[in-house]
Amino acid sequence: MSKLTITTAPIEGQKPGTSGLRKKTRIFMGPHYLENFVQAMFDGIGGVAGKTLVVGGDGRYFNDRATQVILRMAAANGAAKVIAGQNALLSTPAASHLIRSMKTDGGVILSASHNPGGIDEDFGIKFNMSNGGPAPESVTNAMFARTKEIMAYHIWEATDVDLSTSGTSTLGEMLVEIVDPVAAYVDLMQTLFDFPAIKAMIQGGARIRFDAMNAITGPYAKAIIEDLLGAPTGSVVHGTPLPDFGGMHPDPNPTWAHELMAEMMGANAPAFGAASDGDGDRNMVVGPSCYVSPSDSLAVIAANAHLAPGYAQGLKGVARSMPTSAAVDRVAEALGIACYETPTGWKFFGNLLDDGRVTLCGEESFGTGSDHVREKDGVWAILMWLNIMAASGKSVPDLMQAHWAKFGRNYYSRHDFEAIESAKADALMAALRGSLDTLAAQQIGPFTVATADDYSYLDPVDGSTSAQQGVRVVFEGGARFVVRLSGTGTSGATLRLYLEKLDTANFDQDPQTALADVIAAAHEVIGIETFTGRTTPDVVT
Ligand code: VG1
Ligand code: CO
Repeated sequence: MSKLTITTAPIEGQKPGTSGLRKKTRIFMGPHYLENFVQAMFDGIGGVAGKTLVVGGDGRYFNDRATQVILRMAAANGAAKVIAGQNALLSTPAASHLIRSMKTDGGVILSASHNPGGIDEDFGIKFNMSNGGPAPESVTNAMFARTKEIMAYHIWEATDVDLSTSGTSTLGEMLVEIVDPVAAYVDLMQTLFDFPAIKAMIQGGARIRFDAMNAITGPYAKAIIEDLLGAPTGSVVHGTPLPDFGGMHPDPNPTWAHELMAEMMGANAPAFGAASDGDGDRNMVVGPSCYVSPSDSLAVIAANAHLAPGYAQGLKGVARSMPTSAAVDRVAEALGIACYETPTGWKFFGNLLDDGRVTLCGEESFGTGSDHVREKDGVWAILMWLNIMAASGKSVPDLMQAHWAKFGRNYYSRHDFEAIESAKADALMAALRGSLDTLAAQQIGPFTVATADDYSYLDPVDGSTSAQQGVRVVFEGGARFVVRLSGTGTSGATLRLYLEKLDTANFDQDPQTALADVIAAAHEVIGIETFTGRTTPDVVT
C-alpha cells in the first residue's frame, strides 16, 4: 500500500447547486471526475489532515464504489479517522446526527436525493460541516474555485475496506470505524417523541402505511414503526434500499408516490400514510382522503409541536424558505415567536438553528425538520405527526380542518416545468427580471401588483448576502407567485412556479381551482408558453 499523488486537470461544471454536486451517474464514473471533486471539497474546507469525517449515502448505484474512493482519498490527505455507515449506508438526517453526536469535523454525504438512481440516472455528493449542516455558500464557492484550478489529487493505493461489518480497522494511518446506520438515529427519535403514546394509538387500531420507495428510509422505518412502535409487519412497504430504487422515482409527492396516494384516497384507507425520498430527508403526510401540503404540514407542526416531549417547552422561532407558503407565519404570529424567511435549500437554515433563533424549519418541497439535526428529516416529521395525533386524539382530516378554521387556509401549489432547454429558461428569467420595475401597480386579471422583486437574502447571523434567489410577484391582498430555476436537476432546466392565496372562509376547494386566477395571472406575466412552448406543468404538487 502506498500513497499516490495523481496528476489531473480541472473538469468543467463541478459547481455545487442547491444541495451539493448532482450529475448523471456515468459522469461521476468518468476518469478523475469524483476524485477531482472530492479533493476540491477537502481543499475547500482547508484540508482534512488530522480531522475526523463521517461518510455514507442513500445506497444508490455507485454509492459503495464512491465510498471506497473517499476513504482512500481521506487517508491520503491525512485524515485521522472516518466513520462510515455499514455498507456505506446513512440517511441524510442520520449522517447529520452522527457528525454532531460523534463530535466530528464534518461529513461527506452521497446522494442525489429525490432524483432516480442507477447507472443511467443520477448521483450526487455534498459536504456537511461540523454542525451537521450542508456547507454554506462561502464554502461551496471555495470548493468550486478549487475544481477550476486542481492539478493533482491524493489517494491511497489499497484494496477495498470491508464495509459490511461494524468495527474498527485501519487504512494506511487512518482509522475506519463502521457503525450501524440506524441505531443512533433511533435513540435520538426516542428522546424527542412519546413512543408509548404512539404505540398505544397503533395498538388501539390506527393503521399506518409508510412507503420507503425502495430507498434509504426502509431500515429506519422498519426499526421504528414496526419493531419499536409495534405496527404490523408490512406497514412499511418498499422497505429495502435498492441501487436503482427498483425503478421507482423516490420523490414523496402525489405524482411519484402514487401507490400510497391510491391507497390513502381509496375505501378503507389507513389512518396515516407517509413516504420519504431517496436519502430520507423529505416526507409526505397523507390522511384518509386528505393530502397534507408540505407548507400546511409545517404550520400544523408549528402549532402543535408542544405536544411532543422534545418540544414541550415551545419553539424559539420558525423559519421557512421564501417560496413556502405563509401558513406558518400566521402560526408564529399567534404564538408570538419569530418567523424567518430564507432562500431555497436547507443550508440557509443552519445559522438560524446554530444561533438558537429557531427550533423548526420547513420548505414547500416536502422538507421539515428541527434543531435536533441540521438537515430536514423525513422520519422525524412523520413521528411528529403521529405524536400530535396520539396526544390530541385527532385524525389527520380533523387536524387540518381545525387548523384552517383557526388560521385560514393558504391555498398553495407548485407547478414544475421540467427538462426545458437551458437557454430558453434563462431567457425567460432574464425577461422576467427585466420587467420587474414596470410591474408595480399593474392590473393583471383581477389582481393589482403590490410588489415585484428578485429575492435577495441577508443572513442575520453572519451578514452574508445571497442574491437572485427567485422572482416574486405579490398582489394586493397577499396572493402571490414565485418563479425560480431548480438547482438540483441534471438535464436541462426545471422551472418552478409557486402559487399561493389565503382564504379565511372556504377551506374545501381543490387548490388548483382556488388558485386558478393566480395561475392565469402568473402565465400572463411570465409568458411560459411564449418562451418555452409549454402550457401545462409536468408535475403539480
Ligand atoms: C429542491 C427543493 C429545495 C430542496 C432541495 C434539496 O431544490 O426545491 O427546497 O432544499 O431540492 O432537497 P431545487 O433547487 O431543485 O428547487 V433534497 O431532498 O433533493 O436534498
Ligand atoms: Co432528499
